[in-house]
Amino acid sequence: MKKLELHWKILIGMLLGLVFGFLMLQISWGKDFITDWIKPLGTIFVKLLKLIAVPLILASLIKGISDLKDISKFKNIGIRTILTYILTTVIAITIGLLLVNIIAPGDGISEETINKLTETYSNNSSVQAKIAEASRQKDSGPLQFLEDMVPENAFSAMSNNKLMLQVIFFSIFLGLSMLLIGEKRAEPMKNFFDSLNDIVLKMVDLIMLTAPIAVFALLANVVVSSDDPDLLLALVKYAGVVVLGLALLVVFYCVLVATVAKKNPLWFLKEISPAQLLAFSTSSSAATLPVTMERVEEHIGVDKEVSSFVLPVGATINMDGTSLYQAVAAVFIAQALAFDLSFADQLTIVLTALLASIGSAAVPGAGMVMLVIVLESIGFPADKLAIGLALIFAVDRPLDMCRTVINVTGDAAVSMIVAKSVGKLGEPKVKNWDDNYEEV
Ligand code: DAS
Repeated sequence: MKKLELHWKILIGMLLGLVFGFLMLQISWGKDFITDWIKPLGTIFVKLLKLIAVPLILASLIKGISDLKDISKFKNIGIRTILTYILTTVIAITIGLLLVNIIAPGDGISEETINKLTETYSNNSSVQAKIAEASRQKDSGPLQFLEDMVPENAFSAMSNNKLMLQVIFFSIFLGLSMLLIGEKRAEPMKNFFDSLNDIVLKMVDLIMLTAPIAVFALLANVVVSSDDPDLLLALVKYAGVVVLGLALLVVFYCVLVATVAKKNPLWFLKEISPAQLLAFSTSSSAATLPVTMERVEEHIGVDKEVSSFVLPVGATINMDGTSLYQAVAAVFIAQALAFDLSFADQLTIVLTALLASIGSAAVPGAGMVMLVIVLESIGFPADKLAIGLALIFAVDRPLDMCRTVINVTGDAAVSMIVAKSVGKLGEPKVKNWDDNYEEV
């Protein structure tokens, strides 16, 4: 019997996790059993992926830059990447604003539902923590993210939550310096990072062998930790607008892949589906990055010179799904709490949702923290912030899973576009799934 392709194994793991979670909810000790014995399997998997992200970015980015023959090619790739990311994010926000204004999901929310959500969540520690985190980020200056990007020393960059940007900064700095001292003198370091890159990609393969079990654990835990179902129902219309917007974004990416990269969009979606499924299961672009990089390089055919820069940068600053969600959530909250928005306010949302998605960390729930920045930018009353976040908190986790899938899909699509534009989109190294994950 032909071996089951990896994405089917992951999908089966996810479905079994959902079923198991719902079954365990029917048993008194079910939730505790999952929390104590199942959830750790998923947590370990996510930690392994985050562990591997740093050496992978380091090796991949340094190899990618040192493979370039001159710095002007790196500048070329960098400019195209940043401009394409800004374009896709602005389009994501525009789609979100159009849908939420046309469908107006917040207009139908009853007073009774708002009161129930408010009393359930506005004092919720997670909601308060997100508001506190947002005000910490807001108080920092406009160039704070630049300041945070520079690590104090190479090893501290590996350990704090500004991790990704600092590792990227350090890798680019070292890679460019290797270019400048000349191929001969940089050769030993280049060989080191070339072999480190191969080793780390093999480690990704090994970690991915446990993916079906891990996503089973992650999804089972999501089910038992979800909030009361009737509140979820009250927000179906709002969640539906977000999901519809995310789906339209996937169509947009497919059009880009077909028209600019000249590749079959359905083939593209199939080849990156393991990364999308992990993004859904983990709600973390950072944790998914190693798999996104491996899929894009080995199964899509994007040259490492491009993917090693575009994907790590994308995982940190390009969150199209998150920016669309922030635009929809901000207008939904304003609608539900009868806070009128002018056209100028909506334009302000475009700018602040763009900046907020750049500032959002690639970890679960980050998008909701930055939503506070978007709400404050349109003058939303501070005393109603907790109520506003409480309104959407009940469905934030499943929506976070969905928007993370789009964040990852957008990064992969842009890496193809940029690669195509600099003539670095080749044939896949791995023709089918089993070659890559089963050969170990
Ligand atoms: N979970 C974030 C990510 O990893 C996105 C978000 O919170 O909006 O992409």
